[in-house]
Amino acid sequence: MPLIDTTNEEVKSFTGLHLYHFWLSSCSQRVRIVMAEKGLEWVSHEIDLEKQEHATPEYQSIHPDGVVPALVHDGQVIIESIDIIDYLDTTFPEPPLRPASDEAIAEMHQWMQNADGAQHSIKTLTHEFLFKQHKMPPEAFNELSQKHNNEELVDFMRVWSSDEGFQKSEIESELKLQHDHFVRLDQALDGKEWLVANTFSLADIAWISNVRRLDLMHYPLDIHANLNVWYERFQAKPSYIKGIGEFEIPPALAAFNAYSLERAGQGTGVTSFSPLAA
Ligand SMILES: N[C@@H](CCC(=O)N[C@@H](CS)C(=O)NCC(=O)O)C(=O)O
Repeated sequence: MPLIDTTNEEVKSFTGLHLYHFWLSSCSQRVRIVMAEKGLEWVSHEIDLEKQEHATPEYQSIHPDGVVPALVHDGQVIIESIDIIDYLDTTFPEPPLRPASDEAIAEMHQWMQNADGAQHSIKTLTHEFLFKQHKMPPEAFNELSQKHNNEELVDFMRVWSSDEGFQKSEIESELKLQHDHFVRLDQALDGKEWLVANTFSLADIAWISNVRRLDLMHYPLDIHANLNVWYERFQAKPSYIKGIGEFEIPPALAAFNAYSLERAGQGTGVTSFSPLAA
């Protein structure tokens, strides 16, 4: 459980639940859904990634990697979205978001790990298929590289903001990873409403934000029929609306949609790349 000893005195004095998050962050979406499921009250601290608010010394004193989300519960900082949602479910057990048996709980944790392991691929595909329309200018990258201590994050942005951008082979391998996960999810959902023991759980919540992200870039989810129905079922849940829907910004979604259509028209959309390309 990644509990962090923070040097930030203000955060240490917080009572109740405080969440540092960003509207579009898939990792933040998971946490907001769990809090909505449990009817928890929380204080919102928005960290605007576009404005580089995750690169301030103050935020990096709260989250050592300078990424979102970070949960603070009665002065204790907890990071890593998968661990945060597990923490919330054990600390606030009602309603439970895990199946009953130990075996099924182990399976749930495996799905959660898989969703976490897909994070780099989600990030690469998001920057390629949604954010590339507004590439980071050199001045903004220079500022980020000076302020942010997370070398991996800075290196990623260096490649993305370069004239060359990502290699085709890299995009295809990340897309394949995501596609393979979706094939496995689709198989697991055959004849079931929810992933593990047919019980709505943290496994479903860990994956919904990744599926939502691929949908935004016009990944053809209907090729995975069970997954597609699961996605529609989940989207009808009040916790999805509260944790994802209400935070989404319509003009930003419209811009993503227009860009995805433009890329498809140019033959450079998500379906133009292997393994989706015919
Ligand atoms: N494994 C971490 C990943 C955290 C992460 O990478 N967060 C992303 C948003 S989902 C972020 O803050 N990215 C900063 C950036 O892209 O500049 C978790 O699950 O919390």
